[in-house]
This record gives sequence, structure tokens and C-alpha cells, in this order.
Amino acid sequence: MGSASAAAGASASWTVILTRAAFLALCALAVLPPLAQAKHGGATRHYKFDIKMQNVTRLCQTKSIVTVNGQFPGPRIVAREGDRLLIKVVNHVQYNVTIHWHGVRQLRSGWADGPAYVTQCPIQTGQTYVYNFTVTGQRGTLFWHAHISWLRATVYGPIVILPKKHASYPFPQPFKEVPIVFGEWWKADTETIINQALTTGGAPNLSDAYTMNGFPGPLYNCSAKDTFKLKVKPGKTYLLRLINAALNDELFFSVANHTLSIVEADAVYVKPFKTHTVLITPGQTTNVLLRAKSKAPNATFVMAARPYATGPGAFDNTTVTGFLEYAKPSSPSKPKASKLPILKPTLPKFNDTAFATKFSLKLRSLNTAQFPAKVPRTVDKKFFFTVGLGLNSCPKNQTCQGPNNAMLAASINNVSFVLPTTALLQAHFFKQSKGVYTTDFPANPPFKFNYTGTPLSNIMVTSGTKVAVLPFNTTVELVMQDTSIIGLESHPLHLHGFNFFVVGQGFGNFNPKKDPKNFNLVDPAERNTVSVPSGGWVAIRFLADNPGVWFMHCHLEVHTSWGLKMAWIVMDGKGWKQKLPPPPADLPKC
Ligand SMILES: [Cu+2]
Repeated sequence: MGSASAAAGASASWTVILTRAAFLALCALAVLPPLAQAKHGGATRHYKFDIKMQNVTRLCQTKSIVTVNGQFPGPRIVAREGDRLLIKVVNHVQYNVTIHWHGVRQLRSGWADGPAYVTQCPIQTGQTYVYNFTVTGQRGTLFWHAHISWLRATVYGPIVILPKKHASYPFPQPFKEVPIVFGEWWKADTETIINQALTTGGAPNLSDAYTMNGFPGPLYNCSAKDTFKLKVKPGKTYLLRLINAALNDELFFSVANHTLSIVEADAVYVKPFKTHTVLITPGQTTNVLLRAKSKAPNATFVMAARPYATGPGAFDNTTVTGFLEYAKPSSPSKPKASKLPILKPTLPKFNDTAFATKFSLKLRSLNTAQFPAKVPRTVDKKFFFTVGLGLNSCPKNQTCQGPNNAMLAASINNVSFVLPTTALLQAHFFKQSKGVYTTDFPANPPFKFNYTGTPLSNIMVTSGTKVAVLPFNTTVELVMQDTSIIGLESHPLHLHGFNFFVVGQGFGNFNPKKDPKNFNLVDPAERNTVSVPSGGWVAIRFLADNPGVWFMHCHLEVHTSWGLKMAWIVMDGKGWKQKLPPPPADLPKC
């Protein structure tokens, strides 16, 4: 294999923060783990995730963070399409933990999906759970992250899905492959931050930095040594596996004086196109080809990311940077990289919605005979969801820090989702929904209004644990509409258990008579996370062919915390291959 080892990014700075043992573990993980041949043709790959605390220093401050195996970012999962993964997670920390395999379709393996209180009860301190699933019909980059409270702030890592053996990419074979994972760093403890925010009703404190493979880079105080460096050879092509694991910010990414060619999004091949800047929301992954210049230039090139921000609230407006450096093996007296001129990229303005729109419209499925876009042509069930912010009333005898002494909230169709205390999937499977959830999630908003116009006078949300039920193999069309309540904002909505096709998008209020005429049913982008445009709407279609309970939520973690989430129940079909198997014996208990 080798090509996915991605050692190109390993620079001296890695060793600065990693213990020698951790560094060796990291190297070991860069190759495919030992495997056993399985009946289904793919291999079975074993990983062990020890959830443990680790002291990590960033921005001149050391803090104890939750990690997998002491690594930050966490270890890389590497598999081929068709492989089965067995990942044993052992919880050694004081927090309840779950891990989500973001974007993995989890066909009939919903018990391994991971969102806490949706598909499983959390793994408690001292407990173990083996996530068991097969990667089917996907190839590219995804990622894994904790899926409980805000633990994913530090608990995340790449999932690299290589093509089947002897299968090639539908683009030139890269010389090397390098994951670039964006994260968000707080000096303070993130669990304290979100718990305080949810108690006071105010917005949580902003992050102090963004990170690239764990490093904030030299634009932050006390951070120059913590810089990610990508060393490249002239004339070679590199596959950058971009992952936005930040909590609350969509990001623009650009490399000075280099063009990027987008070849894949959310583990689906796309029609390649060139761009100077990539827009990537939390929850999205994108593979891009970077072709190094044929002759090593006498310069260091900055790779930079900073937010695309549209909302009414404050945001972390800082910039993470790393360096793209050319190797010059032939000249021993080469000048030190730090002496070379440093070239910086130009990134779009923070609120450049025009760029965001243009970029998302360029994303098209590859749609070849080998990789067809199986867009549902007919629709069995239509849903129209408003997504946005709102308010909850302040508890009596308390003062709250949201607007009008209320608590900030968020909702879908004005339902602010409340997680149950037992897992939805268990309640569904064992037919014990009573007291856990109701099946009356509204298919439409409770009343019509000018969604993107002058806000309503009453902006209070309702709360509940409501789900929408879909018979097996239902074709669904879902229009998601941003609202102006508290403020227009782009919301990256993520659906578990499925890929969907982004058949349309627009600004203002969705027009059910006119807008569907312009839907792209030929080669729309197929993904698991899409932005509802700020002040606009997006239409998606998917086939509900995966029985289980599937979470759907904004991937801006603060909005999820406020209730911008819901769940779909997809019923079993008639055939035995259309039914969800019973839970594994080690499924955690609440
Ligand atoms: Cu949101």
C-alpha cells in the first residue's frame, strides 16, 4: 500500500508534542493494520481506541484533554472499500463517551453509528464497546469523532477509505496522500464551556484558535513551533484529504500560489474542478489534488484556513496557517526554509456568501457508468423543515443571558430536540417507545411565515423528542429552509446513515411551484453534510434503504447543543436483508 502512509506531512514539530511512544504508534498506524480475510471478500481490520486523558500544550498553555490513545489529533483509520472494521473502544476517562464514524453508511449496522442516546447509550467509565461495521460502496475520506456533548473538540481523527485492491482512482495516482484535519482549540475546558452556556442560556465562549493537524501555526501567540509543515517534491502530485473537524465554524482553505483540484467530497467522487479556495463546513470532507511546481521555487508557501461566518453571533475570526515547503535534495547548501520569502494566500472575506454559493454549485457527482449518481427520480414523501435559532424561556428564579432574559435555543420546524435518557434505537427495536419518543415530528412548519423576512414577534421554540417515521425504501425529498429568527445563518446539516443528493438550492423562501423545475436530477453532489444557505434553502433527496434510527443535525456543535437536531426512524423491510439485526451483546446500557 504505502501511498496512503502520508508521511509527507510528518515534520519535526510532530515530535515536539508527541512522546516517542505515541510517535511510533502514529507511524505504525500509517500502514494498514494486520488483517484477516473475511467471507464477504473484504478484509477485517482491528483497531483499539483507549480513551484517555493527555496533557497537551498549545498557545503556551497546558491542559488535560480527552484523547484516543493519547494522540491529538487521534489515530488514522485506514481501510479499503468492502472491508469490515472492528474498533474496540475502552473508556478510561471520567466522561461518558461514544464514537461516531462520520459519513460511514452503516448499512444494517446502526448499533455501531455512535450518537449518544440515539443509537446507543454512552460507554461509561471503565466500560468497553466494539464498533463493528463494514464500509460498503464508499471510497475517499471520512472521519471519526466523539458524539456526546462537546468531546469531539479533541476526540477526532481521519478515516481513509482506499479503493478495492487493484482498483484505481478516477484521477491520476498521487505520489503521496496527506490528511489535513482542521480543528478548533480552546484554552479553557470545553465541557465546562458548553455546560455553563446551557445553564445560563447565553452563547458559549469562542475558541482561541483553529488548528491544522493539531497545530495552530505562527499567527497565534506562542505558537510558532506548533506549525504543520507539508514537505513536497517538485513535479509530484499530492492528494490532500481535507477534513473539517472544527466545532462551530465553516472554513475557507487556500494554499499560496497553488491551484487545488477537487476530486471527491464526503467519500464520493466528483467531477474534478480547479479552485484557489476550498469551502469546507464542519462535518464535510474533501479530497483535493495539489500539483507541486515542476521546479522547486525559492519560497515557502502558506496554507491557511479561516472562517466563513454568516450568523448573528460573534465568531473566532483568527487564521490557522501551515507551511508548504519544497524539498531540494540536490543542493546541500540550500537556504533554511525560514530564510525563504513566505508567500501568503488570499482568502475570501468572512461573509463571502457569493463565493460559498459559486463553490457549492460547482460540486457535481462524477456520474460515470462505474460511479453512477443514483438520484431518486420520483418522490414518495416530501418534507419541509425550517432550521434556525429561537428562544427558550428562562427557568423561574433565574436570570438568563440570552436575548430578553431568555435562553438561546435552536430548532427544526420549531421543535427543539431533547435527547432521551435511553437510546432511541433500543426503544425502537424493542418496541418500548413509550416515554422515550413520539412519532409526530412535523413534516412542515407549524405555521407559514416569511421565513427569511422580518422575524416573528414570538420566537419561542417548543421542546420534544419527536421522530419522523419512514417505511423501508421510501424516497424522500427534504427542503431545508433557513430562518431569520435571531439572525440568518448558514447551517451545515448532517444526516446519519445515508448519503443524499443536493438537487437544488436558492435564496429567500423556497417556492414549491417554481423551484423544483430547476432541480438537478442528473449529477447532483452526493454527500452527508450540506449547508443550508444563509437566508436560503437547500433541497435534498435520499432513498431510505437503511433500517434503523438516524440522527440529523446541524454540525455547528453549538446549534446541536441548542436543539437543532431530529431523528428519522426507517422501518424494517420484508426481506431478511432489509431488517436491522439485534444489538450486539456488549451494547452499552444507560
Ligand atoms: Cu446550525
